[in-house]
Amino acid sequence: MISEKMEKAFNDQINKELYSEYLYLAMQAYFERLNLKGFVNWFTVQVQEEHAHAMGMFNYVHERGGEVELEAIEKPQTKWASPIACFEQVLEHEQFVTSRINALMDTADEVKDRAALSFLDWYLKEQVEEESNVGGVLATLKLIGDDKKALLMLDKELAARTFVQPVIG
Ligand code: OFO
Repeated sequence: MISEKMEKAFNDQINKELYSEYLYLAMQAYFERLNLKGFVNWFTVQVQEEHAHAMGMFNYVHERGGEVELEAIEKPQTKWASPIACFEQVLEHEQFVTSRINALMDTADEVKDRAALSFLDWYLKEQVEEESNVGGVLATLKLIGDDKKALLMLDKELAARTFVQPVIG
């Protein structure tokens, strides 16, 4: 059985993961407006990943005999000054999520929930990967600068990203 404190912490994080899904959907719409379909694809995959992250915790809370309580999802930003500004925000957001996963692990430590700690290990590794992927795209965007041709080449590259249903936990 999951403790009340851990259950609340997981419910908070489910909300953050669903907010991530919503934020990336807003970014997907931004790139639709720019007609950069490879970026659109990159965010389509990102949105699916965030949904999978939320559902992983949703299922885990139930598996541990807890209750899921869904809260309102905050309205995300909908406009960005440039693709670079957008990806700067993605990186900042992922760093924030990493700090939340760390806090969730601190709570698991505090209530001596070893099962939750081991479950959260997957999320910690996922955050390392996410920050690295996003950091990579951001670094390329900075190299590209105002070169439209190079931007279209990156767009083509991002069109190849595919969603793989993660096995969480
Ligand atoms: Fe759920 O990892 Fe991104 O936010």
